[in-house]
Formats: sequence, structure tokens, C-alpha cells
Amino acid sequence: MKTVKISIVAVLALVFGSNSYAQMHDHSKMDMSKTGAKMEMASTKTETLNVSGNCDMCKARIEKAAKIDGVSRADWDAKSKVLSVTYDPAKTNMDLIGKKIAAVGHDNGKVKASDKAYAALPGCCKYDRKK
Ligand SMILES: [Cu+2]
Repeated sequence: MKTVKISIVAVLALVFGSNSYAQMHDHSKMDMSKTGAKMEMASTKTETLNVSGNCDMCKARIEKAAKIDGVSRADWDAKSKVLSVTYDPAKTNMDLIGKKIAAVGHDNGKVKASDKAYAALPGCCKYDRKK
């Protein structure tokens, strides 16, 4: 009788033991995927850039110009004149993004727009230029 009890305990321990092992295994898998997601996020960078502009038309133009290959998000705030860009540093950089924005007429912290590009802006978009 004693040996039967012991074997039942042994079986239970085995079942619970393997069960908790399986759970631990699942958790470690979950943690691994979480780490993977974090690593993916770490491969992109978010930076801000001061970009001159006035209105919603400027916003659309600036954000469109900023969304070059490697840029996953571009958001310009008309009030603060700050553009926030999320990009993959392996594919592009802030100098390049600044250059693209200057090319459509908007002075920014990286590159100043040419007089020609600025002159091509619609009247409402002609922001005050710092000389
Ligand atoms: Cu505008």
C-alpha cells in the first residue's frame, strides 16, 4: 500500500513537473519573441529636426519630402516647427532627409533651401526666413 502511494506521488510529481517545465518553456519562447521585437525597434531611430513652414500645406509637403526610403514615420508640427522622423539608420540619415526637405523649399536645421525652391512655394507657405 505504501509503495502504491509513493508511485502515485511520483506520477503526480512527474505530471506537474513536466507541466511546469512546458510552461517555463513557453515563457522563454515568449520572452525571445519579445526580445526580437525590441531588437527590431532598436534598429530604427527617431530624431527631431527644426523645419521652417507655416500651414497644413507645408506640413503635407514637408512630411512627403521627408518620407524617403528608410523613413517609416514623419510628423511635422506647425506650431513648434519640429519634425519628428523615425528612420532606419542603415538606409538613410538626417542629412539626407534635411536635403530632401530643403529641395521642396523648406529651410531646416540641416540644410537651407535654395532661393529658387523657396520662391516656388505658394504665397501662404512663404514662411519668414532667417537671413
Ligand atoms: Cu504652407
